[in-house]
Amino acid sequence: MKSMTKSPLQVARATYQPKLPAALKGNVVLMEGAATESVANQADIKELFPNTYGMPLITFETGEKQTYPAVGVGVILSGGQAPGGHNVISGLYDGLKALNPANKLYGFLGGPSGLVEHSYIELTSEIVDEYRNTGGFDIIGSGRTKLEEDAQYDKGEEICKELGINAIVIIGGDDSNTNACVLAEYYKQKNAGIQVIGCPKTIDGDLKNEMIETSFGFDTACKVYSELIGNIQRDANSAQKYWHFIRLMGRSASHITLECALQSQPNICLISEEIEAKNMTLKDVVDDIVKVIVNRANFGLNFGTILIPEGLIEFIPAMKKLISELNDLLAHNDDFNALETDDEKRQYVKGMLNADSREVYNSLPKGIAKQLTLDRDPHGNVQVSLIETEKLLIEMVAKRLAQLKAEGIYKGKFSAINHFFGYEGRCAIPSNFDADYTYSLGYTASLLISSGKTGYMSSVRNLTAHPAEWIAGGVPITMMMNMERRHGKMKPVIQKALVRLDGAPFQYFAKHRVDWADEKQSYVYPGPVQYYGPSEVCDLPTRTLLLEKQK
Ligand code: FBP
Repeated sequence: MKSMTKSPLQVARATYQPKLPAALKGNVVLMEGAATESVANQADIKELFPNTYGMPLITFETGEKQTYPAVGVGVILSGGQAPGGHNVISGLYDGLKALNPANKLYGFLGGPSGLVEHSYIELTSEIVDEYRNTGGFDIIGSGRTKLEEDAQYDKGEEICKELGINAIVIIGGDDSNTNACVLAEYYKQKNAGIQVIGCPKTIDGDLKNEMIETSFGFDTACKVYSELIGNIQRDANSAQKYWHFIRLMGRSASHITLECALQSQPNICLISEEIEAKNMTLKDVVDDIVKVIVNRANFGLNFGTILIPEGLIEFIPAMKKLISELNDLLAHNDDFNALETDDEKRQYVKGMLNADSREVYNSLPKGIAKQLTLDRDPHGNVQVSLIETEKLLIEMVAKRLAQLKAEGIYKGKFSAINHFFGYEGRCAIPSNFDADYTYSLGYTASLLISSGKTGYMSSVRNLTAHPAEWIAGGVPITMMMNMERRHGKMKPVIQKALVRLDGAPFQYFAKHRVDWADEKQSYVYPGPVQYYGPSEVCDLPTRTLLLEKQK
């Protein structure tokens, strides 16, 4: 294998030894806890998962030496990149080799499609060593193919039989882990002899619950974005002439935006979950922003920062209704697709919408209205992440400020710059926290496999303590499930965690945001992720996690 040219930091990171929970370091025994129930819809989930429902929680503790028969394992990276994916694989590899040197690890290429299309490589120490503590998913690549049909599962079984694979590890978000659970049930029910284990991945931070304290990648991605926001704030404070509108990735949930606000203390931060709970209109959101801008201008502060979650637009009730109407109206609509000019399309849409939605549609700047009708995914749904909400808000705020200026109420100067941070953080070199956490998750997965478990998610808890005190084990995936409507049908899915308005992170933010809005010196400049130096600088988990654990 051709080795890559490396930066000095990459060379140093290659030798970093991730910290493991003390219980995983020597001989390990599996301890079973109480039987579990799903978070909701227990009877439905039990019926759909008769073989994997109700299994006990598992922890690994120090114990007697055990011998484990050799196993073959296949690993899949699923969905969007998140810092630490490579360390899940290196932890899994090291764990498997420590348990039995004859164990083999295969990587399915390009995401779940690799399993179905029989595209794989054997992961050797030469390959794994090249990727230790690095960002990205490029060791085997990732993809968004959904595993949801029996024919796909059967193709997967074929290649597992051919390669002697007894277990598959799926590293993914809530949807991928839901699929992992269905796959585990399917193989168990037909006695295929293939276990399935999940690992909680996503920068979005929305795969978390009582037993999964955070998904990996959230820590590093938020630290990278917070560094960038801090740099922008220092620039804003120096030049004192721009308002920066910064949209942050995170799909539906606002966890990333909230965490970045806690780290950098911007003047304004929108939280989608709050906007929905207060039933706010787009105009209300704009008015709130304008209030802060006018107030700061009264003190001569014609600059500031505002954080906007990627999914905002879907949480504004009237916009949600408009988007849903547009989805129904435009999905596979040949009449609409046959229209040639933007104007014809606009008129067509206006003619078809109901009165309320038409009014909202008419109030949108032309560019945004066009994005709502043009950018659709293969299912015919509008791709909300492609809607440039930050530009929409700038345009609407500027318009309102111009009115207030004409009325003599606003005397400031408004000049705005837009930013979108997402891809900048997804493949960053994992922070020490993510490097340690992911390695431990992978190592734990090897123990779950060697203990014959299936339908479990690898779980490492007590994450605000030193890694030596982390608790490693497994959580039945069925425990995280409930029934939700998807594409018109009720489906069993892992419950997505949105920002809780009664949770400590939001409460802290709500208590301080008024000060952050008005004060000149409220900004915090977090600086870049630190890999070497004092532990209180290098090993800190997110503020979200610390507040949730009340540290
Ligand atoms: P996952 O849910 O798969 O972890 O992906 C997260 C994410 O980064 C979202 O924040 C973002 O909306 C989306 O992926 C972007 O998708 P793509 O990688 O297809 O551009």
